[in-house]
Amino acid sequence: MAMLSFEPKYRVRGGTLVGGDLFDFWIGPFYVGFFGVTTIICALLGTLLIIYGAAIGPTWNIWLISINPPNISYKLALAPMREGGLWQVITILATGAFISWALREVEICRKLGMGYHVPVAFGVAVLAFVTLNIFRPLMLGAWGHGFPYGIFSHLNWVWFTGYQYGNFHYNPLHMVAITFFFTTTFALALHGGLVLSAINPQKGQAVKSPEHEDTYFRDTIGYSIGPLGIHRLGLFLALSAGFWSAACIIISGPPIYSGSWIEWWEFIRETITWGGN
Ligand code: UQ1
Repeated sequence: MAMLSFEPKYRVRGGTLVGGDLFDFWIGPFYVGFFGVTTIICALLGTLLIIYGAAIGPTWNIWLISINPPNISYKLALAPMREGGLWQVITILATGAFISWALREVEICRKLGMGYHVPVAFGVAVLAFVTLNIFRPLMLGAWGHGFPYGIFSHLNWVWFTGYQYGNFHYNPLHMVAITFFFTTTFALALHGGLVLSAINPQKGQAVKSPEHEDTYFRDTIGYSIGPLGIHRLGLFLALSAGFWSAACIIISGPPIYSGSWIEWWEFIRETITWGGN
């Protein structure tokens, strides 16, 4: 296993959250840690159960394999394995694997004396999953509201759930989330383009400095957010996309809103009067 020259320098002891020195070691390039062990256990068990679910299911067609949540009639009870119980166990294991991975990231941050930005960012992605398959089903009173684990089946779930609310593109928080997704790609395109333009000069020319980057944007739009600022902006935009995605699905369904998002905008006509009545 190749070892980069600087690796030994950063293989420092400590920073663990649990287990002390017990799992404080590396396998090849990978830090293990207590949460590396729990990640592997949850991910392996979950994957094996998905394969088992496929084996007792009707197809091996990769597009059609689906591990489905229980019927709505099971409400929040545990279901038999073949009737959604498998989905329930896999959901618990997936959540366990995601949270373990985030905590392993935290231990690595602590080891290196770094900020927690990466685990916080990953935590927002985990929040999206937990919102869809745990928080929202709990709010609606049935695990059957979670999405199925399958390629086509989860697409059908998105289609079905969207049209249950008329047209999901009229959900105001969905609009906010999409705007953040688009702005994130816009910012990354600007940033990637700017950095490459500065450090990949024509043959024989010198690499340009961050001052060139600042000057480029000041010349173009009169403002530069700066080489540190663009990364703060990028993190904010990306996390906002994830956060408002979770928010837009949480407000879709009782106890918050069960109608059509198209009609929701009628509140403007009903509440705002332009003089007169
Ligand atoms: C920017 O101002 C900047 O600072 C020099 C960067 O750093 C390398 C960038 O990547 C980008 C894209 C900008 C421009 C961004 C805004 C919001 C004006």
